[in-house]
Amino acid sequence: MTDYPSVRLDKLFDHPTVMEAISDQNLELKDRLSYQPPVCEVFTHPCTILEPDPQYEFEIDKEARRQLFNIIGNPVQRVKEGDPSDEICSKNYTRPRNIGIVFSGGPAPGGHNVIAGLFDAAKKANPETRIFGFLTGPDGIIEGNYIELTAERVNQYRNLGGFTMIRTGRTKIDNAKKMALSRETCKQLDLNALVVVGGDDSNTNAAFLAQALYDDGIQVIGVPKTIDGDIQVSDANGKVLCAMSFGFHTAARAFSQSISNLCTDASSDVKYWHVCKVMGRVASHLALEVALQTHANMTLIGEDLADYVDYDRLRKAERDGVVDYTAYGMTLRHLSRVICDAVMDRAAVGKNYGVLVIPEGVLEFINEIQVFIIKLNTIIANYNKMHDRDFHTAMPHLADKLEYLRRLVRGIREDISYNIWNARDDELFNDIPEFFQEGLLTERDSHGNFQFSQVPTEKVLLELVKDYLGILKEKGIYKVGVEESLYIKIMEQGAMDPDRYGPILFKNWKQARYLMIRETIISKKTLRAALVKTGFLDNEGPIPLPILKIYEHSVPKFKTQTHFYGYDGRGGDPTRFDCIYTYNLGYTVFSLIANGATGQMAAILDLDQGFEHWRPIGIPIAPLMHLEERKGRLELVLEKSVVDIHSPAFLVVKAFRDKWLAARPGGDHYRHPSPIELFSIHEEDLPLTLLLNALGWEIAQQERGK
Ligand code: FBP
Repeated sequence: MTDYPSVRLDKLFDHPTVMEAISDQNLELKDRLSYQPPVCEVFTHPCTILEPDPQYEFEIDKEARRQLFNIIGNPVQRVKEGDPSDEICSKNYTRPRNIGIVFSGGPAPGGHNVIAGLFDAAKKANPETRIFGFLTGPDGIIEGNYIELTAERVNQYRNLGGFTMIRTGRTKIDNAKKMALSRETCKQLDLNALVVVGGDDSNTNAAFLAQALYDDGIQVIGVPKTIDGDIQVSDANGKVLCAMSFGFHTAARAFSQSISNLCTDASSDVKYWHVCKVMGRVASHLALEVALQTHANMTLIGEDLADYVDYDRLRKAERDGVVDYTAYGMTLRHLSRVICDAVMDRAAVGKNYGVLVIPEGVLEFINEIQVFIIKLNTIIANYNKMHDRDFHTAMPHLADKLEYLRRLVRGIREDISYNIWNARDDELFNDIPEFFQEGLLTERDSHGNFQFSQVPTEKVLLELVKDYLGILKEKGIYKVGVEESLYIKIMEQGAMDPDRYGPILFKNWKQARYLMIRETIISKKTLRAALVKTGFLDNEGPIPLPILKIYEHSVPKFKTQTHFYGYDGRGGDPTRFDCIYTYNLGYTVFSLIANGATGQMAAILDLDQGFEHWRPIGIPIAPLMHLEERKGRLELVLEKSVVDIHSPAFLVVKAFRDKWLAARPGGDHYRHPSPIELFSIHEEDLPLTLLLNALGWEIAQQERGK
């Protein structure tokens, strides 16, 4: 042990080195706080105007037309340079305003810069303009809980992650009372505009607020936030309007960084399969980006599984003259088999380790689970409609909930859900592990979404995988391949002839670099039997040590480590891309407000191009809405964008899947993304998904031009 000299504590604690070492502000933080993101050229002018762009078309849902009549006719608007000598234009732009802003939903890196961009643009136009931040999400609007944002406060959070400045919440302004209270707050504050920074559900809320506050002259502008990357907007002809929500890039980079470290660890101690669940409530965009960034051995993409067709089943059904709907989409059991195949194939070439990436929402794409979720949503919603207490308060324990479901099967007629849950559902449901039943019965969030982050998806899958691998091991199919050179070395060290024993021990002797022990040899007992049968051992003698060693080498152990990547990446400091993107979104928001827009979402065109090509726009929210099942009811919501299995990004992952699985002799193909650094330029400065998808358009256009 080091013998430290005794020091005077006051001298130690007051020492500048100590003060600096333990300061809340390290150098990186100071650099971040002082970084000034560039603004798009249009924002360098004294004022801006909006110009409708008629090239974009939408297929409008008639329910959206009915419910959102004040804002349904909004066009896509481009932010353009205004003429400061035009008095009306410049006066409008620079008049003092009161603007409220709220964060809604899960945090996403870059949110603070939306506020900073809005703040800077608004104060530049008129220093008298006041910006109010509603605290802890939409509750802050409903309850009138807000603070005025000062330069000092905004400066504290520039380029930093999280939503700490005003915090966030998931409350939905979804009834007349909450709407009336919100209107009251906006009026009390004499707000000209309210800005909702949120995901698909929060932008849905923004549209309804815009509709409701229209006659009060209060504008409502949305901002596309979510690490999930599921706000990607195109018009009816596929023209991209918003390629990516903010926060996605940072979260994906953070997850990729950690997962790539696991790849290194896995291939170093060669004994674990690391199973990484990554966030993304439903869509698998984050998992797809992680696959591109890390080349992990296996990445499940929910949308791809849903697209699966079991052609054997279809052929059989055709022969039998029936329709087999279960042939479409993958079952949970089938998915576990697919994972087992990957594990076995790698083991066969001596790689009894790997990294598996599972999107948080994968179960959403498994037919049988989706049916459960929809049925249970409806049952819970029906119960809540009929009773004073809500389902989860009335039945806090799993046993009570299961009993309730059982009573439905028995047909207690006064319950309106009696025809939703049948004996077959109950039987299947009782077949699944308790923790999963509990997960499927968890409370839905305020928007009626199933809370996938609360369900141990990876555990569900792993239990099935482990069970099946156990069976395959018993059958002698799942084994670790023994490299021929290792076999020869061990045999020769034990003064035994490898050529004599090779054909007895291995089913592919002299045929491959990795040798597979025969399927009939699944234990020391069966190993002995094989040696005795071929006359290489008498019944009583011990199994020669080298052979025992090789046998043991071939016995697979499926050891796993599970990880959940979500909240950590969600709270990370934004990448340079997200810093600049969000700061310009803030400026865009101000231009939309200053030019009288409402029911619009701020966005930037051509994000995949260099910054100098970015073009700020306003996207009408109402035409993007459609009907979706929520809490057992059809509701008008902003359509979520899931991974398109025809997109170039997915096609690339699909094409390289086999290579990255690396179930062949030789090394793995892991890729190490660079760390998130604000001041360095790397190829990952843009989400790879975005890059590849944009390239797809470019190549197609070139082809057409030929
Ligand atoms: P948003 O859609 O609000 O951006 O939230 C996304 C998300 O991070 C999902 O990836 C995740 O499923 C969910 O939030 C977790 O929610 P909670 O913060 O309520 O646990």
